[in-house]
Amino acid sequence: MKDTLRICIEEKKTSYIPIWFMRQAGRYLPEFKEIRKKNINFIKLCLNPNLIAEITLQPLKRFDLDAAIIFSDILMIPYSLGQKVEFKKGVGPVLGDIELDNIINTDPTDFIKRLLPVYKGIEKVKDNLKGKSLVGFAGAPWTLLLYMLNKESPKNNFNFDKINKNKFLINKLLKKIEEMICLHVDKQIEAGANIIQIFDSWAGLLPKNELPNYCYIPTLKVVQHIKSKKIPVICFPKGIGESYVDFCSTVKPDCISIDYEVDPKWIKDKLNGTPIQGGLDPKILLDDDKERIKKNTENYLNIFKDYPYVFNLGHGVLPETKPETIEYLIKIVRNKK
Ligand code: 1CP
Repeated sequence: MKDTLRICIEEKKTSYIPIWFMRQAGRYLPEFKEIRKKNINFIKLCLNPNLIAEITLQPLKRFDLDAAIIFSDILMIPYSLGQKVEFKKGVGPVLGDIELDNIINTDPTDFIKRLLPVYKGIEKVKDNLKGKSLVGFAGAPWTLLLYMLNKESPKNNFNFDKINKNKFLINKLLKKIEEMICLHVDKQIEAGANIIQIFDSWAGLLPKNELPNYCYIPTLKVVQHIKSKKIPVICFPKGIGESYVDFCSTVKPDCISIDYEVDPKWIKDKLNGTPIQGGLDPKILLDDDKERIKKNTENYLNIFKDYPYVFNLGHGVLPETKPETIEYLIKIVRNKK
């Protein structure tokens, strides 16, 4: 039987609102923090099949959710291309210098070999899902290119012109990244992922006139590849504002995940029925005022009442979120219909 997330996205059914959260595994859950304390090296943790499976299933044990998202990271792709990737406390990811020839010449077989534990982890999760969806994911080409060239979070330091300077490097790198995203997604699907989300967390940093070059066209290639596997794809080009409409008409994802800056009414009217996911500002969940959480949640539920809508947030669950708040939010969504 098809899971509820796919019924909503593929059949555009509106009678049931599936719910899951970006970043639902990890960060804010005490049972994750417990595991993390004992596993100082984050990359190593992301390469431990038993722990991948355990962490992926943690939110499903606690909450009434419709999907699991595999515990991994978008930076596993640069790592597997041979770039050094470290996660430093209080700083975030720190990447090593790019050795273009090594990266371009990375053999796909070697790339996959380094990621085998991820696929093993997915296989372990697959049999414990009780009919729920398993979301595999990858970073979008632009967001990965940005981390690889910037070598740290653009939150700390970002200059578009600096990134955009070396066109030769960019073209070679983007092509390789696209190919490796497709390969990584294929392997996740083979292992048991039955829906894919593409995170373009930093699409909003692109100047508007560069969106086609760096965001739409490279993402379209990945999306077409995923569609050819008959697996639905959700895209999240965070922060692009009005360009969400151009994004959807060019890339045509099966579902579009909106961030908290997008006006839900406006986008619903613009999209001609493409299923929509998310929107609610994760910062609202830090509020102790339950009525405010309820009001904001119901606003999304009312707007998308007769529209194929997947409940989610406008970005990931923040580390400071109390698990009780997630529980409360799920109840509101479940009691709505
Ligand atoms: O220090 C720690 O404990 C590690 C924190 C952590 C975790 C739990 C990182 C480092 N990554 C993850 C897991 C992760 N990352 C998941 C798995 C499941 C889940 O949390 O539910 C997923 C889906 C991601 C995706 C990811 N990683 C994105 C896209 C989504 C988003 O939030 O925008 C991005 C941008 C990353 C990069 C990354 N990895 C980790 C951090 C701290 C960051 C962000 C750095 C930055 O601000 O630039």
